[in-house]
Amino acid sequence: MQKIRNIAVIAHVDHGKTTLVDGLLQQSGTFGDHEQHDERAMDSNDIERERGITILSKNTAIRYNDYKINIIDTPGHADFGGEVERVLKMVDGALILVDAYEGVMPQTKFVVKKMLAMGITPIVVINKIDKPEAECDRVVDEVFDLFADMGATDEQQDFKIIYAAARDGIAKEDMDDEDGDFTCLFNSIINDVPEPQGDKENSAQAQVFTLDYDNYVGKIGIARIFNGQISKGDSVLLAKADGELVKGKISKLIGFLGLQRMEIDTAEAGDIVAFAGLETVDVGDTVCDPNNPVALDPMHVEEPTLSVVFSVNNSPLAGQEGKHVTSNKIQERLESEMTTNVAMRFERIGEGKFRVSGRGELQITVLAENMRREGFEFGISRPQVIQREIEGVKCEPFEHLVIDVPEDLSGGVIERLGKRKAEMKSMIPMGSGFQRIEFEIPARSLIGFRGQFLTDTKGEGVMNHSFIEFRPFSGVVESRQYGALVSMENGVTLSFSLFGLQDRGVLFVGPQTKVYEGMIVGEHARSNDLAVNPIKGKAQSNVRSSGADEAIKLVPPRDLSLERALEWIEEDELLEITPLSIRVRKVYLTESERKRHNRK
Ligand SMILES: Nc1nc2c(ncn2[C@@H]2O[C@H](COP(=O)(O)OP(=O)(O)OP(=O)(O)O)[C@@H](O)[C@H]2O)c(=O)[nH]1
Ligand SMILES: [Mg+2]
Repeated sequence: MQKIRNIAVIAHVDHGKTTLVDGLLQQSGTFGDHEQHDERAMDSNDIERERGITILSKNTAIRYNDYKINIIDTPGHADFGGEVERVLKMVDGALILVDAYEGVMPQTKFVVKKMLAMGITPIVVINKIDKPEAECDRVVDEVFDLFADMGATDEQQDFKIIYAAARDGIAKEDMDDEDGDFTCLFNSIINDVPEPQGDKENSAQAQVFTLDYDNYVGKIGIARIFNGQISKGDSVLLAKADGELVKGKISKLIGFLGLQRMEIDTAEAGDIVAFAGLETVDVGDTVCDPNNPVALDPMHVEEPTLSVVFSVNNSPLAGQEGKHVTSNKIQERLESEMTTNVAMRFERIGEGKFRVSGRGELQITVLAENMRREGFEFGISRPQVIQREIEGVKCEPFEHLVIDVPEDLSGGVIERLGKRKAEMKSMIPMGSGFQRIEFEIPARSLIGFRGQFLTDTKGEGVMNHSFIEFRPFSGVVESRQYGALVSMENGVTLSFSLFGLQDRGVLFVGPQTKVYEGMIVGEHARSNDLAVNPIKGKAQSNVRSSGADEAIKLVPPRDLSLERALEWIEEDELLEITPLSIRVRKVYLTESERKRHNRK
């Protein structure tokens, strides 16, 4: 039997998981000598590369001595936390990375809790030890405390620690040792992580943990084989979560090595492979032997906590910039998203309106960003948290929030969070004049908070949060403080009028931008909305002042990214998203409509 080790790489966002996997690929010799590859090679899709974050967990395999090590790189951002839980079921060990300065962060807690509950062998990697501000001792203490708090067994408490600078390919077992390469890490993976259980002589059982799609072969399941063997051409039964058994045939079996995928004929217990041929495959399904079909325990898929409404674009500028604009096209696209993305859901809630739910704003903006790149045009409403009734009590999601703020600004931030129903849990000095403050807060209060937080901390604050649980509804929370500057005209903006509007607030548009009545052109410095005219030119006069309009100096408009815009809008507002523009607008475009609606 093949000697196999299966590991996942888990951590808080940006602590260096994907970079560490680069090093494992490189130093195991899995990349050929002359093979060219990019940094963070596993972050293969466009948005992952642009944003420098992992969105989908992905697996690879390396050979080290005579072992095959299957590695699953996971996303660290809290919105994609659901992936981590599923991935952990596939592995026997986990590399837990912790940044040597940042230490234990919300998502570290989340992944460690899941890992301990599943009884997986941990290897703790204190990463980025090259950082000048690194404090390895403190961070190791934090990890011990975390394990203790989470109820780790004595065995789990006795974890291996490796110190690393993943980016430089450096690792060592003791901070006092000379810098070495990843040899100690490879050895720990082989010696400390148990070999996979299961027997290739048993009836086949493989559980699917992620899905892929290929235009030629259709839906692809990626699965760990827990027992028996699976070969190309095998007739199998697919055991679904609801107990149904679906007949099928493995039309293609795919193995992993480095960044390559290759067709293989057979694979056996312990390994991780991909297969095609079973069109109804879903995450959590078990591929079984038709003569002895025994399903594995179903997988827990995290329920969505946040939803937005996608709608057909009905703004006056609709249809000018996008290729796909109809309700049918949007529905088709959402349907196809849901076939591979188990963490999201959608439902039609009216003519041209779809409620899309997921784990957070980032997950939803990634979908929206992909759609606009594919040529879609649509509207998105303000995100809403999903409420749930638990034992007759209205409940809402709560988050664990950690902020790092300059000491002299912390008072203001704490006060603001208080108004948003946050409960402070701890406050510790971080050195270099920063404080780390932890809170528990309704997820609802975090919508729209980030922009305010960055303003309040002059851009220096860092915030991180991750889902805790559903708790009883906490009542009304403070929302956006400022009103909107709303255009009262259709046309093209002119510097002259924008100049006049600058001291009313912060503008979102520059000159020569198409606007319409009801479109929001900026944030008002006061709490009420203000109708403004951004297209007014200078009154005609006989004396021509040549180039006067161009000579006006305007403050650059606030650049509204999709996320910032989504956070900013209130319930009576919408985002209009096209391949070329992100506009903010009122749901009701004319002032009289808005008034009429307000009265209702
Ligand atoms: N100084 C320093 N920076 C590092 C080290 N390892 C990774 N980084 C940097 O940290 C950043 C994040 O690295 P990634 O590998 O993308 O982190 P990740 O954990 O995969 O991030 P997510 O997948 O988004 O959660 C990148 O800019 C890396 O270059 C290190 O050892 N030292
Ligand atoms: Mg990553």
